[in-house]
Amino acid sequence: MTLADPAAAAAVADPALSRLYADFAAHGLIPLWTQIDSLMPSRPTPAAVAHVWHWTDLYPLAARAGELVPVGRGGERRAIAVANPGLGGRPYATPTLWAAIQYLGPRETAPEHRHSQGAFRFVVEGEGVWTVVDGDPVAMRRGDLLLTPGWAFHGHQNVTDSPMAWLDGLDIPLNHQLDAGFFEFGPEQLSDLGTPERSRGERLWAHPGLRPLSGLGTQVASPLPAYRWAHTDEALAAQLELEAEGHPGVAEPGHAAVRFTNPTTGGDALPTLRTEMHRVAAGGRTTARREVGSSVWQVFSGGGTARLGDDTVTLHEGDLVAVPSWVPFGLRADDELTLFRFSDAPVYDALHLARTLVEEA
Ligand code: GTQ
Ligand code: FE2
Repeated sequence: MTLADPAAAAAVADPALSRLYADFAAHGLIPLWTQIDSLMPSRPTPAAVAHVWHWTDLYPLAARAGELVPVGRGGERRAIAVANPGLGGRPYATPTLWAAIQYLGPRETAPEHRHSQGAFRFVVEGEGVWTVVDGDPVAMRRGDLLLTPGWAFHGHQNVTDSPMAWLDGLDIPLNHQLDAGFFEFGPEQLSDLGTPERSRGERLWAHPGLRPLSGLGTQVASPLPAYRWAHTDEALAAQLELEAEGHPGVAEPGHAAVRFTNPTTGGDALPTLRTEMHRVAAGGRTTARREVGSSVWQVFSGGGTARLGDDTVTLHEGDLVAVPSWVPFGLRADDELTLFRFSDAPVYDALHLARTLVEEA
């Protein structure tokens, strides 16, 4: 409480009031009327700031970590998180989202573990790592989205002579804030499960519009462990082609978008993380919007600019952008611009806290 507060000023003028505030403090109490503006602002006032991390900085640093820092039991992963400058030095992209570059050198493996935090991997370049999810080896290649639902055992194995790096997204900050995190080690050595082209989960689930009758119930996380780039790319390309042919399907003119979904519910692929792919046609733009909840974008291909709050930032392949709650965000494509996006939107939807404001037409 500063003297600029009317409550503080009144307390100075009135010794009895001053004693009341001192006794509140002595008893571990704080009155609402001294805090209401910061506790209940007229709209979200995130501590997180809009920020861009460039892939041309991230990748070489991850490669240096690959030279100097071993991967194994204890540290578990060679994952380097982006730290939002507004969040006091914590390894959080936003108050709810973790975004990290993970790097696995030739023939390295990351040991199995499981945790309540939900995770995905998104690959902007390279291949050669299989992520093993509950004993099912899942190949990782450019453009693929791979899921590691909460409490599934998982480890990663690079079976090639080249290093590979990818984006990890998790709900680590949300779990931390909610005091919901549990963690268990699995075996230190990944058993040799082979490196099949297709995972068991894909063989069962990756057939458009078809569900196995053994799996007709609903599952909170998608049972499909991988969403392959060929399908995602085709879905985005088709929307823009249909638009050119005069048919509906795009999210808005020149803007194709798909969401990765759980085939047992039609909802988000993971219960706490929304994952989407967006494509803006060359020379096109998206309408700037504000959304409650935060998101992280990663440029997959192409280049352009983003309106990010009051700033305009330039985007290149691999760049990561943190968009805090209620910060206006819109895209402009120079050449065809394709981006991956993840957010905490399922949490806000579940709690009926979601809101969107279209900034400009
Ligand atoms: O690959 O299992 O970036 O557990 C952070 C925590 C990756 C992983 C991260 C993890 C992982
Ligand atoms: Fe993990």
